[in-house]
Amino acid sequence: MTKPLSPSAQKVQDTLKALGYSFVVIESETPTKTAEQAAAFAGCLLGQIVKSLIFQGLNSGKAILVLTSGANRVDEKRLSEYVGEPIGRASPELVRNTTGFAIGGVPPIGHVQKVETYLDEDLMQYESIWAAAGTPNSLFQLTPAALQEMTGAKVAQVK
Ligand code: 5CA
Repeated sequence: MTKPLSPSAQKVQDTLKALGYSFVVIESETPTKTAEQAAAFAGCLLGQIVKSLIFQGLNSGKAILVLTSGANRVDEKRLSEYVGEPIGRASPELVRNTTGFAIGGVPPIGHVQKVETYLDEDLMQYESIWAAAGTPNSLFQLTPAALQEMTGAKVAQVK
């Protein structure tokens, strides 16, 4: 028997299913809060981890989701050119209010609000990638094409 998922991870699993995907959420005994921990658990390259990062437009106040490779740092200046206004990091409160999840477990889907989303072009080179599934110890494996499709993200150079 497999252990039931925690409620936030189950929410992500349900969202995947509702969207028609068969990707499976798994929970780890050890934390996958950071991209490094997630890669160690998944047994993949750091670059194959999807970081779901929330930024904020500094003029509009709107939230922006950036799905970036675990190996990369987002270039805020470049991102602000795509967004059309200066941007900054979201506060933990904005992350929670926008996504419904806490930092360290923010998944790419299943958010309470629809958010403008950018997908790091570097993720597209991999056959498979891993994203957080709602908790600081859950992940699911998927393909870059599915990630783009399920989020409606614009593929962009964000690093
Ligand atoms: N589960 C892992 C691997 S998928 C994960 O969620 N990694 S993450 O990179 O997507 O989420 C952690 C990120 O949250 C950090 O990279 C950092 O950019 C952001 N973060 C951490 N602390 C804060 C904070 N106090 N305020 C805003 N953002 C934060």
